[in-house]
Amino acid sequence: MSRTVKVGIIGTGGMGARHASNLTYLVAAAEVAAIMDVDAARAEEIAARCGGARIYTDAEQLISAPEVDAVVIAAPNSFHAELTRACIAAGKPVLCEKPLATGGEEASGVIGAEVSGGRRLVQVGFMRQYDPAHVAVKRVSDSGAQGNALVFRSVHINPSSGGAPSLDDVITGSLIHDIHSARWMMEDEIVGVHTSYIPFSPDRPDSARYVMIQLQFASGALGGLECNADAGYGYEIEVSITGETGVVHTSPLQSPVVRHSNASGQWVEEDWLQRFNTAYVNEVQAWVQSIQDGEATGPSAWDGYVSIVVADACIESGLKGEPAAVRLPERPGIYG
Ligand code: ISE
Repeated sequence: MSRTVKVGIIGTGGMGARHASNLTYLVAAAEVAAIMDVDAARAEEIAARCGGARIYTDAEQLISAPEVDAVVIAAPNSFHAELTRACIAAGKPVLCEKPLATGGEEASGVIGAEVSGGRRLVQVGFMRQYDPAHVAVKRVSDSGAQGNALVFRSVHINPSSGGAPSLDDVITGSLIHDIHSARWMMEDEIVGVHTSYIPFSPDRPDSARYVMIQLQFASGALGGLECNADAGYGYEIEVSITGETGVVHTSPLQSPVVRHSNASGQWVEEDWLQRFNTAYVNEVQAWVQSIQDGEATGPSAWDGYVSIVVADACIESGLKGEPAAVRLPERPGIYG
């Protein structure tokens, strides 16, 4: 497909609006042809920013619309699996924001639909795979310059939780990115997890202010994931891979160091839209290129499924206070 890819976007919250802007202004081979949101006024606002995309109030109608070649799903999480399956049924490439589904069984249904169709159509929105800092860390580790990879670490700092999120919310909403990064950067499967966490208050034992997860990989390597759900000062993501002879890690902050009036400091990003601004552009550029090439690339529905199975094991471990094993079925052939 060499012509312009006409994209329909479902959901115009923060992520949907960002994808609409990137696809309109920063991806030459794409245009936003359709916008759907239950809030018609918001849909109109975003459509106007995209140069007059057609408005839909029904997601299924957008998916089946003849003017839509491919779909971005940025709707609430509970709709992700159902809408992704509708795109598969329509034979249309789809970029679905994480998580792919609200649970392992629902995600498995997406896998089944895609395998039955015989080809990959789904990319999942694990945008850190397109973050230059993450890619650089993986490149150094993959080079073998520090020997075999022994330990993966990820620290995920959220500025505010907007309440007292549950352990489930923090793991499936936030740490699921770090779970995918662990699998992608180590090129290894997670076989065991052990979760500990600090609740916001004794009367909310299921809430999670700070989460720490130990990972065991199939190769014997180890991992450590941390999430501060309510840091209060800004947004930071740091990953590192320790090898036999060294360690490679991202800088916690991407902003320049400013020295002035005998002081030195750096701007701490406010949220993921700021920190991963470049990653989101790279993600949709790669997605559109894969559509033009006719071959889905990037994080697959299988990656989306496995991240949810691992997340469920992490939640079980945290609530039971004991390690949990991760059990996966055989990976279908279409996922390589
Ligand atoms: C949010 O939904 C995201 O996906 C961000 O990437 C993540 O850092 C944040 O913790 C989530 O709440």
